[in-house]
Amino acid sequence: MNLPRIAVLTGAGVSAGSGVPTFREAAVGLWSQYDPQKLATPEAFQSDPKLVWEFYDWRRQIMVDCQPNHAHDVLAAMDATLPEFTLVTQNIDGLHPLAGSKRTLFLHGDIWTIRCTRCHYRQQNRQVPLQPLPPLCPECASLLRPDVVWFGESLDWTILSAAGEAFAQADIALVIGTSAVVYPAAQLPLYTRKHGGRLYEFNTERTPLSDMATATFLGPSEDTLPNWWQDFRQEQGL
Ligand code: BJW
Ligand code: ZN
Repeated sequence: MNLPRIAVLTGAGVSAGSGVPTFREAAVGLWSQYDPQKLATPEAFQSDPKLVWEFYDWRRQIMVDCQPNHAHDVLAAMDATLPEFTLVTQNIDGLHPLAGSKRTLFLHGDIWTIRCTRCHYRQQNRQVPLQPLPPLCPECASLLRPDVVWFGESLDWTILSAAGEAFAQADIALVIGTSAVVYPAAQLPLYTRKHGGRLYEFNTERTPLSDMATATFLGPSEDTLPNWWQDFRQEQGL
């Protein structure tokens, strides 16, 4: 059976149904006076590492007990079913691997990995709350930082080019729960369009990609994606 090649791009909205605040809504409550776009920068970390760490520690405390939702589960099922499938995520919350997704490219890193700003030290760390803040490297005493990609920092080239290739070769691109305003992630689905593939978007609202999409399914992706997957399986005789 010749199944279509599928590439998926996910953003924070796919985890909203799991209780993880989206990036643009991350600064609420005590953090409402801050702009997350300004905190997620190397400049903010350089000028106030404790403040930036407090922001990440607070988000880790929210994320630590969150569980995958139906959209994560469907993506893990696609991974297990389709021979040619790539999941590209901008999310740092770790919910895709927790749901069982295997072929995943992490564009913006992982909030549960901490690395040294000076040496090669790196560790998996799920301690919440994290103490002390800011944490220091046990090997060289320099500042540790979350292993995420901030604005103005380069994405890992190997990961980005594998993602680009997956979207360029895909027959179908699924874009789920992203505002599609952060580059270079936002341009990936356009490679599928350029090569004649279909683009389906799943979001609670329209985005800059909507006009280029074959169809936009408006609504929570934890509802709309399982419906799409059911129809797809029926069409393909799966
Ligand atoms: C639901 C839902 C439900 C809700 N179901 N949906 C080209 C043009 C212009 C600018 C640039 C460019 N190239 C590079 C730039 C600069 C910059 C950039 O893009 N800036 C723009 C803001 C203009 N990019 C970079 O700096 C990147 N680096 C780079 O390109 O290096 C080379 C370079 C450097 C400098 C200049 C030029 C080139 C790095 C980007 C790194 C982004 N990192 C972050 C932080 C990670 C750590 C953390 O989380 O703290 O990644 S920023 C943030 O945005 C985070 C996210 O992964 C990313 C995307 O956000 P996402 O996932 O889309 O979330 P939201 O909140 O925006 O949207 C949620 C969506 O869900 C909404 O649409 C809702 O409607 C929807 N939703 N509930 C379905 N239930
Ligand atoms: Zn170190």
